[in-house]
Amino acid sequence: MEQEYLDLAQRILDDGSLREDRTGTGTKSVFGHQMRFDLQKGFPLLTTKRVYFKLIKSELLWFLKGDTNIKYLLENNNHIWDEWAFERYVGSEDYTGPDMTNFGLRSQQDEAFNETYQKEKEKFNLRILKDESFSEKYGTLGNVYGAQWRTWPTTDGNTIDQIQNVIDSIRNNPNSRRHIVSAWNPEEVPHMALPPCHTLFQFYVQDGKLSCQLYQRSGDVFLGVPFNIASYALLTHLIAHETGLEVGEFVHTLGDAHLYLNHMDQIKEQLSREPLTLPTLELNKDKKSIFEFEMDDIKVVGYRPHKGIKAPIAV
Ligand code: UFP
Repeated sequence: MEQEYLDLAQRILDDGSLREDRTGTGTKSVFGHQMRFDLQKGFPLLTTKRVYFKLIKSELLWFLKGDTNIKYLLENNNHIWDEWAFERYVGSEDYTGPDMTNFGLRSQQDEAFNETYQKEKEKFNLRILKDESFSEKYGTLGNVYGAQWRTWPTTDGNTIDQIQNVIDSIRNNPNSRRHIVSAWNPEEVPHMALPPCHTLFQFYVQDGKLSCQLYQRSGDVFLGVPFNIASYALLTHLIAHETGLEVGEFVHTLGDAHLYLNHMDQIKEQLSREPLTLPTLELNKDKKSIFEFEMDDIKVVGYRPHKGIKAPIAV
């Protein structure tokens, strides 16, 4: 199964076009790729490098709660979304510290600046955790996945719970071809710092098994995609748990699938490693609703990967 991912990385190395990109890093990229993961054969958490499942778990539970405040993530030691909240804060009138303009790129290029940046971010995170009114003001990311999934705004001023709706439709009308959750809101996209990468997903029920297909418009194949695979595999398990189905396949369709030019050595190192046995996933059977799931209700068993490979993230 893992081979599906390794083949994508190899395809980009062999056939990818060099492309300028928004972050100024530069990529090699292909357009249009599909991977299939049979979830009956193990949980697709890559073994050719360590992938931190805890981060995937807390992020997905955060989405499912409809939460858009990074406080929950920080409480779980998850820093995936920090920068987006930090960016809003340092651009506001309340911020009076050193200049943080373009901190993403500068922190990678300038070690002295990086130290200042890390200190400021650490202060920011502590305040989010300790100061309620501060976290209400600056911890919220607005219209990110949690909001799109659970409280999609309608023109008449109400909201739509797409996750509850899709659970109901899977239960009541399994053969439907409309089990869709969309995160792409064209009205909001122009105002968003990071328009949704996981744009839309669809479920499919056959022979008592639940499959899921994701359309991801843009994928950082070294850093982002291994997370995205595990996250949607976990989501499929959770929705199957809730609807009383077995798991089927996770089908991962990508638009712009790219390797950043500063990830080339890392991906080559990864491609030189042998895939190992995949772990399995265990969910707490006593919890009936996935909205009640907490961190300890989800466990990956038998995960013995090769060691992690570090790489800079393009912001
Ligand atoms: N990215 C992922 N997966 C994600 C996520 C982001 O690969 O879940 F949120 C990467 C893709 C791209 C960058 O490299 O982040 C987003 O930039 P852009 O909006 O320009 O596509």
